[in-house]
Amino acid sequence: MAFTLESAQAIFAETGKPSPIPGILSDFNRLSLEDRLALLWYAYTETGRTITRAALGAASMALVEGMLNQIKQMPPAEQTRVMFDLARRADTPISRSYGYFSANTKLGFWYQLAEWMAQGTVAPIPTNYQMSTDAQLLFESIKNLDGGQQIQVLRDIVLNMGFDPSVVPDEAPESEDFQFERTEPVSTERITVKGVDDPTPLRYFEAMNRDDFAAAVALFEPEGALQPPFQKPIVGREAITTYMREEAQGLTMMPIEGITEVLPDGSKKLKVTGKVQTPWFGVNVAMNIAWRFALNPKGEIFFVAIDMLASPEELVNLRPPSYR
Ligand code: 45D
Repeated sequence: MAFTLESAQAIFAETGKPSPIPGILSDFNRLSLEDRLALLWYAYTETGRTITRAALGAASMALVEGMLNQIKQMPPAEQTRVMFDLARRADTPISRSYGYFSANTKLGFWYQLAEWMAQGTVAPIPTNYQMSTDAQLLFESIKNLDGGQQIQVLRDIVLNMGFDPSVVPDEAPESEDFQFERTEPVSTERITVKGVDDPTPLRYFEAMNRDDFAAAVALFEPEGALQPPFQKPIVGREAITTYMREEAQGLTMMPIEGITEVLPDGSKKLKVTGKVQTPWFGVNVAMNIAWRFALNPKGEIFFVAIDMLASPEELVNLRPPSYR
């Protein structure tokens, strides 16, 4: 009874509540451009999450400095237009270059603009701007999210700005080598997780905490798959490695507990809950996460889904009420 991608995607699906994040993102995309930029400004500044020094060091991006300085020299109305162009994914030179940036470069780009907007060197959101009722309601929902969910919303919006590179994928320039310096020394400790005896997930977490993606990916079977939050599965060791180099550098994984089910043929289903920190916010923000692993009888990872938990209660309530 080998897993298929579909059957693996469904493991423990009944144990998690739906996340509020997709709904918030689709509501956001229905707002006017003015509302979107204003709401982002409030969400970024008023939720008071601070970006860490480590992230800033890593985000000193030679690649975009020219573009940032070009924006800084523009008259305020033109600066605002650049931001609108990014938000509506326009096909303009700046929005096109932005579309090909790596995830971290996009975040670092906006971080710099936000700093300049706060100082007044780049056109700020007008203080007298009145958001629509829909935007105000959405802002209230965002305030009610936990910190880990708030930064996930910001990240997703920033990543989906700029000209959509899938329209002309051939033009994609080579992505730069982006390194996050860890503020904490690399952990060499062995991880233990209550309810998890299988070594594979434990070795996975240890390797990820060392940014040793070769070791982490070696735990997958060759056609294994990794499904990031709200995304489709990434299939095959090579594709997973490329993804991790871009998206998983400097993450700290703190699994807390898990449940294991062994199937008749020796394959296993495991669900592990815990916290993950991103180098952007360091120890200031922890995301509540579940990993759902499907292991083949050889103990290799056939599939792992990474889910954002809907609420912190799900960290300890691994089973739905009927199973407890
Ligand atoms: O438009 O096991 C202004 C995987 C207003 C790997 C602004 C993983 C105008 C496997 C404020 C200027 C990676 C899947 C904009 C695990 C405006 C694995 C600026 C999961 C845009 C566990 C806004 C990892 C700004 C996870 C500056 C879940 C926004 C990682 C900046 C999650 C936002 C990481 C930033 C997250 C957000 C990082 C820096 C959620 C960073 C978020």
